[in-house]
Amino acid sequence: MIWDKNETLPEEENKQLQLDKLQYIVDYVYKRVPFYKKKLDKAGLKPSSIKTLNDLRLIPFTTKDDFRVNYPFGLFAVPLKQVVRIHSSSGTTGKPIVVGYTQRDVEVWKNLVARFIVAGGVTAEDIAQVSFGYGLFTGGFGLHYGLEKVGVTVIPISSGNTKRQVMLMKDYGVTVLIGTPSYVLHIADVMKNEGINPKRDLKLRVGLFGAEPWTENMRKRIEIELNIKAYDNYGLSEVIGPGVAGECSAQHGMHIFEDHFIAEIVDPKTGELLPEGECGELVLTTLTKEALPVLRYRTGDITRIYREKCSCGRTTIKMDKPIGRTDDMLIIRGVNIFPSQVEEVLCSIEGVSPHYQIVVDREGAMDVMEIWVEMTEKMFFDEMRKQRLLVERIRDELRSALGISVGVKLVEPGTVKRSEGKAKRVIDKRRI
Ligand code: DLL
Repeated sequence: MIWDKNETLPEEENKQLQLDKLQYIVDYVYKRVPFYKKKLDKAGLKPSSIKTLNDLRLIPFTTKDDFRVNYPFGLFAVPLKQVVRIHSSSGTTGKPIVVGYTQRDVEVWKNLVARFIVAGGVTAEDIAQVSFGYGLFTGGFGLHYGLEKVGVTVIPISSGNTKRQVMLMKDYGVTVLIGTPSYVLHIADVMKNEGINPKRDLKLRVGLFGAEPWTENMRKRIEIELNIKAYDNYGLSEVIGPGVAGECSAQHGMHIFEDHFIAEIVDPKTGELLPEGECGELVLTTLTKEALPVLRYRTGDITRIYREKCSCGRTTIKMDKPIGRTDDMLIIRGVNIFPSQVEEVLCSIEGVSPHYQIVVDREGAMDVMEIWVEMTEKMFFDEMRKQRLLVERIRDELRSALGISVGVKLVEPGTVKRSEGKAKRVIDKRRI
């Protein structure tokens, strides 16, 4: 099912719609947000300077730092009286990012989340368990309201208390599971320990996962373990939360909801605009937000955007699964590495558990990287020779995928810390 006819607009019609909305929103922020007035004035721009979609590139970027400097409400375009909801995302350093929604923003948000919910084949017949945290994080409430909009029966269990998650899933006949892929893996492990076989004991059929990078091979693992179809969706607090883009039945790229967001890809180092199809940093402009519109926001996420005819009938531009964030990229002996590259290799080797930790350290002047891979229960009781062969195989495959040699250590089952939200894949001892 397609939730909104704007998802199927012909390209030209979509572009005209985007231009009309862009002109409106630039004028809107110019008049309402001193930060943007100053920024545009400094760049010698007036709202009337935006005559075509290409003129978007004249506008300077907005960054995470701009949120920090204007903490907490300095970027809001409406008085707090009109704000009905606040969310916030805790960065790793400094003050958290604070975001606000008007009544209309909340309505738009529900409908955007509804788009990817129905794109994954979920209907009012379904029962969904929301295992995202509820609270300042946008995941729990974002999905919750979207699911209700579609008419799905929602179980707002939030994250944590994993045995209970498994019990409810079984007892209530849950058909749709929602959470971060790393937490879902943990749920799958607990299920196994509880002697539950998803195929035999559960009604689960769809997973809507997101909020962190996960690879194609990880998807395959999760789909097999839980006997479901797993769909990816993408978003970030600064832009709206979940509901920026989501996968359809084709499971081949996420449709970006272009009538609400303009996506661009830029070179993360120079900020130079890259052509469609090239990999770089995603930059997003909101076209319809009232409380907190953003112009050309540097997301930090590395991906590709492209147009292709999709079997689902949607015409919107697509984005690949992000491979990671610019700030999560590791530079090891001069080579750029994203944790997702390690995951892709580990999840492709049969019998290797998907629980891993990347440990980076410095020995003398040299950066060293070690991958801790959890043994599966079966492997744990294997003879030493078999374990050694496996380590060698993982090391070889990592070397050919990453271009440098890294250490591999097998660790006991349960050693790698389980996440209930976003997984922390890297321990960088160079920064400690
Ligand atoms: O994670 C919003 C969200 C909630 C999206 C639930 C999807 C589902 P933040 O906490 O502000 O918001 O974190 C945003 O998470 O810039 C990406 O780096 C990462 N991220 C989100 N979705 C994906 C995804 C929410 N599908 C940051 N794949 C973003 C890879 C993702 N990374």
